[in-house]
Amino acid sequence: MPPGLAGQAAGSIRPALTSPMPDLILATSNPHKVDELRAILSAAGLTGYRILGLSDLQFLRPLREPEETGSTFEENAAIKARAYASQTNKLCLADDSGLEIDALHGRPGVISSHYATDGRETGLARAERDAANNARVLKELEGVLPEARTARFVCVMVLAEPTGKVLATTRGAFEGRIGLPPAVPRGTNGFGYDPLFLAGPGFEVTSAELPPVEKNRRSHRAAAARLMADRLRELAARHPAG
Ligand code: ITT
Repeated sequence: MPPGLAGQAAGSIRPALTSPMPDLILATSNPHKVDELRAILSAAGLTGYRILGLSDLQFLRPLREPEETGSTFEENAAIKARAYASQTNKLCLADDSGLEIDALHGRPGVISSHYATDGRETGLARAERDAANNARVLKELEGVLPEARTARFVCVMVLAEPTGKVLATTRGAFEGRIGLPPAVPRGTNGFGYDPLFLAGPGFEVTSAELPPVEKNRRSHRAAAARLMADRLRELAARHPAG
């Protein structure tokens, strides 16, 4: 973590007018995601950037949220990274993630958060939306044997500069299988499809049963972020601040 940011709540950070380090904007307003990404990037040895979430910048001027119209995780992450990089005039890192199930030809994929409604926003609370998505997945997998229920959580991260140029794209995956009812849903940690997802390689516990620290270490997001930390370190070495 860059000096000066340790221990501060994400929302309390206010960018100084001058900083010895280049700013890196994380394209999320979710303070938990900002904290998690900061921790992962810092554990990966990335110290050359001052990392800020969107909520740290909103006081400058309201930012326009782009529509995620892509048909791949890569396209959607790039749409977000480019939109926020150009609006903030800073380097920006965005992610897009979801679940791919082989027996469903990669669905729910980019519409993972709203699978029950074919990708349409409904205004439902997250818990209700997650339950409806999970029910649809289990219904569509009825009759599919345990070994054929292979799946993975995928996370794609894209780094863009203010001109709109994409500087780096990384992808992380967390392999597993969708469990068979009534053994799933199971577990109270995490969110989304975690209660259905038997984490590989053992396929014994769901990712909702993994302690959060362990899930964060093994997750698709952590894998993509670690690869991105390598790319950011290379960039910082090539273009030192000041
Ligand atoms: P919103 O679209 O509601 O903002 P989000 O931004 O919080 O969702 P992501 O893009 O990270 O979530 O992931 C999109 C969906 O993919 C998410 O709503 C879940 O259904 C699923 N998903 C992604 N990562 C997951 C994980 O670690 N565990 C369980 N489900 C996950």
